[in-house]
Amino acid sequence: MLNLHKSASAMAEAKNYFPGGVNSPVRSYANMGGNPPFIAKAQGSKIYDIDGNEYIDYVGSWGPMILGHAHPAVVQAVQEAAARGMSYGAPTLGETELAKLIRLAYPAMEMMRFVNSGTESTMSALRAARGFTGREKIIKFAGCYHGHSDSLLVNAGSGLATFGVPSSPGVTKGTAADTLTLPYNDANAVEKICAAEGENIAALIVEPVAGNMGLVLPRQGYLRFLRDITKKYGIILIFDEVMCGFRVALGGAQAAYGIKPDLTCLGKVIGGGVPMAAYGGRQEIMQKIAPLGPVYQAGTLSGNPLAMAAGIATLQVLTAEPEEGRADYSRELTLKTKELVLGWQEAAKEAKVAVQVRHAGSMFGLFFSEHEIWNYEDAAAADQEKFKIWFKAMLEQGIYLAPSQFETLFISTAHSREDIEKTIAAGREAFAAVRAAG
Ligand code: KE4
Repeated sequence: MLNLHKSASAMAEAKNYFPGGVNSPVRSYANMGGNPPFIAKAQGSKIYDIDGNEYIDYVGSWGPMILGHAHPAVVQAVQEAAARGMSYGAPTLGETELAKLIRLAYPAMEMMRFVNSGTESTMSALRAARGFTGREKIIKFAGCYHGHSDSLLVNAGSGLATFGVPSSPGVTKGTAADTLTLPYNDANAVEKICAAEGENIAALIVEPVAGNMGLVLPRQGYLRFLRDITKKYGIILIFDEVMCGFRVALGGAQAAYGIKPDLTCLGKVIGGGVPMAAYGGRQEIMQKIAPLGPVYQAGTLSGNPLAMAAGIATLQVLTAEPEEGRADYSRELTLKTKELVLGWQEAAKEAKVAVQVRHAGSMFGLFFSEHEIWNYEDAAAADQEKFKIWFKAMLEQGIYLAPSQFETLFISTAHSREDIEKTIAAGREAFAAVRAAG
């Protein structure tokens, strides 16, 4: 049994200050039972809790830690930046330097704006799209998460043709009424709505590779279809690559699938673990943003020096020429992820446990289901009780995973062959535990 005594008392105290004792709901382990480990430090692929337990980390702070924790180049860059002053609220060379690195990997981001979270980036991209088109309605997809701005906390209405209903108290009916939530990977649903409402729709926002209902891949041709139909109706296509950016491929899903969105949202990796996100795209849209245009968006700490330093250092390492005889980072990450996925698939088969294990570049996910997972309905039908047993068995063996099957896992450049082999072996034990639980 894991010794989590200090974490348990830490959580008891934290609950006096924060709802559920945490500053983001998924960290609470609420649906897993028990307390989350309180983290003391992390280094490379490892994370350590305040009880001294060591884990191999596949959460990676929910995506940002693509180089692993405390990468020397990133730490040094942030330390040097901090010594020059934490924040100025004024333009700096670092912002332009990071923008250059981002635009090299995402050429569709002709012009961009830095913000401090993925929520801000998607919220601002939607406002840009509405300001540019003069339209008010938007389309999103069930199971895709784009942060917690009101317009995006909306579930599907009773029928496809009706507008949204708030998915959280505090979101007004009026706001939800402008959001249409459709099933992911369902071209007909989009076709029907565009035929009925196309000229009123400002934007369609999608996770081109979905990571917030567990990992769900776009069906063959789906993203091309979304690009074509949004072009046909003058709808702004927004690729929310906050999670899948730099993960599916260095240039994200838009590079992997060869689709040019009108706007792109990035986050996580580009801050290297420091709060940082961005939105950007077609020049004529972004020129609507203040102070150039009338669409207002601002931020005290946007483009702050620490995030710029961490982001520049991270992308410089990621895009460095591979050493002699080595694959580039993206390719290496993908190969490592593939090895782990194949190992888990084999282990589950040996244990006669039905699983769906998928990866896209260095992001991967697992469902306990006999059926392939193509949308939120499929994901919600997977066996969450089995996931819970498996998750706990993995944590006991020192494998730190997301405490929800509706999340995605991440590999870093710091994960070693030994880490992968240990994780496959732990998977074998955990699948056996699932099997034994019947
Ligand atoms: P933030 O506001 O949390 O920085 O980003 C929101 C966001 C936007 N778009 C996508 C595709 C995202 O995955 C996210 C945030 N991802 C979650 C993980 N499922 C962050 C973890 C959390 O909420 O604590």
